[in-house]
Amino acid sequence: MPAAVLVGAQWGDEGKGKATDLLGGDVDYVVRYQGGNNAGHTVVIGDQKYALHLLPTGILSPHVVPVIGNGVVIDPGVLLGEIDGLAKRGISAERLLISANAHLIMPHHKALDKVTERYLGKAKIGTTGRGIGPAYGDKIYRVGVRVQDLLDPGILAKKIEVALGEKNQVLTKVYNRRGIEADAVVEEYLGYAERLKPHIADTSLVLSKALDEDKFVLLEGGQGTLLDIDHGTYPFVTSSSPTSGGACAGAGIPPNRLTKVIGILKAYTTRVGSGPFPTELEDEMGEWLRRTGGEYGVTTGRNRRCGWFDAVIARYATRINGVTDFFLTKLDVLSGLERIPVCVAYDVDGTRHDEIPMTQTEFHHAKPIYEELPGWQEDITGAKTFEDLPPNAQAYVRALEEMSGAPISAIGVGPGRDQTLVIR
Ligand code: 2SA
Ligand code: GDP
Ligand code: MG
Repeated sequence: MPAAVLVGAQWGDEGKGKATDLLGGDVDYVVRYQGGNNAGHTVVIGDQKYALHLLPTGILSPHVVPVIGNGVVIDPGVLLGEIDGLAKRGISAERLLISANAHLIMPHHKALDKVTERYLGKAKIGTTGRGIGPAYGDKIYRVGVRVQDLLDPGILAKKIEVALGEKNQVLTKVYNRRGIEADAVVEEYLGYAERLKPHIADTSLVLSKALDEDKFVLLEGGQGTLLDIDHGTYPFVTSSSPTSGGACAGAGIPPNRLTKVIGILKAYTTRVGSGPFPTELEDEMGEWLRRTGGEYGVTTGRNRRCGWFDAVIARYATRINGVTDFFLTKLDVLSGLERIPVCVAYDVDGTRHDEIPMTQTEFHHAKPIYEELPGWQEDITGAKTFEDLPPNAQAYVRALEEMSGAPISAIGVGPGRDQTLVIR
């Protein structure tokens, strides 16, 4: 059986959590392959709302094996908190598998994330402050601490001492902060080790065997295409690869296992944190979208920046990820508008761009060229089929599909599990 990847097609928060949950009925394994507890994935089941950060969304489907892949950075205290929180609500994490190769977020990563942001001042990235960038930095710098180090107390202590030897210099001498006690960190992490041990596995091997046995593996991305470290709006990006190419490296499965790439696309655009956003609405309309769409960060509670749909970005997501299907979310939020502008290209200092410009300098200057589509007044949250949608809503979906370059196979008309129209 194949593996499918689910990726955010914009700047994250497209509704990936809900989409993964919907597919949960058919899948055997759900794998997080990048990011960490910067992510916030919301799933609404009946009157229950779940906000997941590190745990794969598959945790909510009892027959699914949830897997945290090698590409993820794990804050073990947060992970255990999330597991305990779900246990109180009757959801067991017993099946959870954690890659021995995944890296750990350490206290100094969180401290450094905060001080470097402050140091950058106006040029700050607008990170979630969870230590994500510094943890990935240490991974690439080859001084990271990995999940498997929790199994060897001697190695763990040595690695923490070496890391803090340098990081404490930076914290105290460069940023004038207090240093971190190595012994206390070792003790804290050995405590986590006790509880995490039963979950640690060679997840690449587990997934490979599962695929050989005809199981269905769903790779669940965090953040989104434009936040990708290579393909996003660098430096205003996250420090990992949410795009489909990153899924193989972050899960430890080969590219020829992937047969489907599902892009999650919001019917308008949002972004949280700093960086360019051509269709952003910094007016009443943007505020209306934020309020109507409930656009507030699931992890930090920050206001999300809101704007119109950007077809240039959608086409880019199709190209970079090889999107085979789009799942269009939050169409219901646009009900009640007379006309809906959609960005079809950019004007960069007098030149039309149908693709994202090559340089970030140009992208910062990009002004949207809009086409207006007619809106609809009806509440569509109860729609069950594509044909139930008002003609103008159907036309809006068809226009987005045409501009984005891949078929839209499902449409979200509300946050609930049952508020989805499958059209293909
Ligand atoms: P980081 O913390 O190093 O990954 O931040 C770098 C940039 O990546 C953005 N980022 C996100 N953007 C959208 N959603 C995310 N998850 C949360 C949510 C965000 C929240 O689901 O709402 O609660 O604020 C997420 N995680 C990282 C971040 O804003 C920076 O622009
Ligand atoms: P993720 O990070 O991509 O998983 O998305 P988030 O959970 O951060 O944000 C998406 C928000 O939209 C959540 O509050 C979801 O419950 C909600 N949502 C998802 N799909 C729909 C939809 O079709 N309509 C509406 N109104 N809300 C939706
Ligand atoms: Mg989110």
